[in-house]
Amino acid sequence: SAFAYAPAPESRSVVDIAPSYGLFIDGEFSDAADGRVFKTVSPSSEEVLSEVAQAGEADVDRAVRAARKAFASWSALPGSERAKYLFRIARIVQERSRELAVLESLDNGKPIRETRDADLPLVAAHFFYYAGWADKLAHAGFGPAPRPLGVAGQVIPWNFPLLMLAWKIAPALATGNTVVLKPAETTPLSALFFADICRQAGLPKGVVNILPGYGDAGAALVAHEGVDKVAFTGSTAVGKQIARTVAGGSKKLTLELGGKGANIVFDDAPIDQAVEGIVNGIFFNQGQVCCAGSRLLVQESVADEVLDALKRRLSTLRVGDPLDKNTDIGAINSAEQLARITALAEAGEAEGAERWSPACELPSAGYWFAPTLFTGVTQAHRVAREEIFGPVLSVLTFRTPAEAVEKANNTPYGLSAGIWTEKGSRILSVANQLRAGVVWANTFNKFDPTSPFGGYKESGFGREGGRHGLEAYLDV
Ligand code: TXE
Repeated sequence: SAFAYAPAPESRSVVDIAPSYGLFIDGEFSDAADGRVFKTVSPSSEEVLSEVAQAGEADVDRAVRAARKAFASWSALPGSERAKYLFRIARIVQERSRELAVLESLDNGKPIRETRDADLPLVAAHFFYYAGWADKLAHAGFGPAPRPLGVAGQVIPWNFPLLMLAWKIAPALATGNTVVLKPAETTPLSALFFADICRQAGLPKGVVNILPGYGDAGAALVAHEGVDKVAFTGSTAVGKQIARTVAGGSKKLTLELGGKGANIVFDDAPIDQAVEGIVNGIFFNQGQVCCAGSRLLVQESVADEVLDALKRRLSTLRVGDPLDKNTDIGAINSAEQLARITALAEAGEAEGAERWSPACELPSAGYWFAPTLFTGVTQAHRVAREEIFGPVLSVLTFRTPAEAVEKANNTPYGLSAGIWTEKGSRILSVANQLRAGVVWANTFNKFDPTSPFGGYKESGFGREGGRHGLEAYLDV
């Protein structure tokens, strides 16, 4: 028809990637003190995208000092002035979102449709939202004069590199803190691009410092005595290690860790809509999502119907080039992550669960994993208990709402859950019994800067987003 539209793959020429990048400290890009560098590769092709300076302890120290120095004048600015910078950053993110989306898809492996339609709009939305709070802190319910904490040391993962940066940096700056942020070692590029945006926005030197590097740099940042607040998103193991480092000192801490979310489908649910929600819940971002709906709990009476529909739907998913606008499932972020997913999937088979994937051809270079279902799963199976962080769904069944609640809560994690039912009363009664920081009803993976997000139990503590997200950066 006249309206037929066949989008071409987004071109990587949309964004200039320099052959090398420095650390961003005190408003300038520089080499690491010891001259170390590391390479960042595209997980969909294994092509080296750039060589990046690798922060060490001396660089952490220099960045924290720069942030400390900048804190005096930044925190003394009227909130309305800080807001102007945040609004400016938000607008530049919007203006440069095409470049950023391509860069993020290249460095992370996620489909451009998701980077363009989910990650980037949410990044801008977070800066707009927290810009709005900067001059209203006295009215946020924390008393008349809440004070910023000082220097925030922030360590983020690779699954939503720029969005996790926005979740961390926007509330910190709005409340008058300064920042040293370490992006993940496999996805440093969008954070460095963001450093350039800070310069473009005229943000005073030292207010934001970006230190690409490995876990050792993250550990040095967490331990640094000049850091007043630590915010971490990543694995539960590293989160616990950070909690031990911080214990006994005066630093404030928020942790956003792993999850094993349950998507609960009752027999009165609209099945087609639920199937879309299940697919979105576990295959969005290749399942590398802390709040993924990685367990499907389906009521026994509709289990066959739901599984048949789900398998049909999975057979239509397109796996491939992240820059192709038709791609549903991109590459796994790293060889290490692919190895973790592979090992857990093999454990699922070895323990007797039944494995199924649609026929699909995976590219030969890069890190790929076909969408996978496990049926015949019991609560004892590792695929039902451990976070896989990949495109793997474990299916369990239940008979009564009480059994659904028991199974959903039977995990050390408590980050997310989904409920699918036509009954409003059931949504409320089940949601109130779930130990999860977010419960979606008849939808999944919906995010909004106005909503607090965070975990129960081993999924961490503290909330990011919404008014609650301010609290983590204020002395009240
Ligand atoms: O996480 P790490 P990894 C889960 C998911 C995944 C597993 C391992 O299950 O399979 O964790 O992923 C920095 N002190 N999640 O190994 O190591 C590191 O450099 C301070 C869930 O990638 O926790 C990176 O910047 N920092 C999660 C960040 O921590 C340290 C998202 C995360 O890496 C450090 C990611 C240390 N000792 C993984 N060691 C979520 N909640 O969304 C490493 N880092």
